[in-house]
Amino acid sequence: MSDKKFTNLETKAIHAGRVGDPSFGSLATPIHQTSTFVFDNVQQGANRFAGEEAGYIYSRLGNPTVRELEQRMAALENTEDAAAFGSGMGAVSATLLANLQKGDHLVASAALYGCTFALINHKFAQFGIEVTFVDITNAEEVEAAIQENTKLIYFETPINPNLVCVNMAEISRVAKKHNLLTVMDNTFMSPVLQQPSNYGMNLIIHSATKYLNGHGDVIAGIVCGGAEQIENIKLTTLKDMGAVMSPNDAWLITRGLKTLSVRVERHCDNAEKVADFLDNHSGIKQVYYPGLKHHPANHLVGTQMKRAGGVIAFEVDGSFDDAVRFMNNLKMCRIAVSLGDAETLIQHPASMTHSPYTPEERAAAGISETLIRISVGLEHVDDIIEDLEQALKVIQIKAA
Ligand code: LCS
Repeated sequence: MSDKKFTNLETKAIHAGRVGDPSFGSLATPIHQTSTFVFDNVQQGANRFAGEEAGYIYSRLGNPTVRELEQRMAALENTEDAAAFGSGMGAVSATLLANLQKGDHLVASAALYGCTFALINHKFAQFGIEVTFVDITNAEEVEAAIQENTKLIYFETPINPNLVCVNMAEISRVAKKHNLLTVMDNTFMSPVLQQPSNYGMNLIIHSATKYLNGHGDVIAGIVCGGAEQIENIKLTTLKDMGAVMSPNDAWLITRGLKTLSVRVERHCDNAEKVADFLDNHSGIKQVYYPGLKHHPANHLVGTQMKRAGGVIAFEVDGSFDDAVRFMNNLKMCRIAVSLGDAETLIQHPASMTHSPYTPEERAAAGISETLIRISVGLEHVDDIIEDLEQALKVIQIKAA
């Protein structure tokens, strides 16, 4: 049973890579909440450290509950293996530092999740790693930024927070031509909507905090990729920098994955209706959602990405103070960062998730100061729209 290769994502999300419970046969794989594993004798311990005998040693080096999640995610992303981390940023930093060293250069999207930008822009200089930030949607600009010491290309699609989408086939073509590694953050889509390995992406990162777990109660990350790449990350920046995932968090995410497909489809159903509502509302100036016909990447929906996802960005037709009053008047939607949870979450990137950027850097990255981002939740869509509508009335009263 556990060796069977499943092809359908919904089935993989429940059964693939199962570690199970050989002792008692429990359906749910147990939470192996242990720091260390007991050896039968000294020789066995030495053999395990030498890699001459399979078996667990110490939970920073591997844990069966965490392993089940890694195997399941590798199956969902169609990669050979995966490595789990204590946060999305743990996965981002470990993946990049395992593949870059002093004197290397990377090409990165100018618009990225704020802490990823902070890591690459502020911290990497200290290690002698150079970066060129580009408009990642422009393949010519990406190619022009490549230098002799360039090792990899880093980006997200859709981009957090402005929902700009990147054509992965184009990035892959440039990367292959110059023999570069591609590292892509798939947090906004999850493997339900987009499988970057089909487009030649080498390493696929998730903040598992978001859709993978889906219940807003865990901070975690994961990277999926080729076996050699994952082994390198595990033996270097995971093992020695140590941002490991706890067995309890792995168990929660594995539970979340069982409903991933159902949840993501409903997030999309709701977001499509909310995007339409916002797009047709006189109090809204602009809506950024790839599912809308006027979005520049609408052609990628139904091809690269199955559906447009659950996150929408927009600008109200008014001043920044109007936008703040609108958000403060919401009664059900919660003002909070993060995304992919059951609750509808709304936030202001310039002052929150993208505050590590300076205003000039945000302008260069196409992140407007008045942009609002909403992660559409799993409540009844009528209740979400009703809440937005009553809060938008505040701005309209002023405009009248
Ligand atoms: N990558 C993306 C695309 C993200 O959106 C985030 C977090 C991370 C990586 C880092 O993951 P973490 O360490 O938080 O698990 N994004 C957040 C956001 O948009 N609001 O709050 C956190």
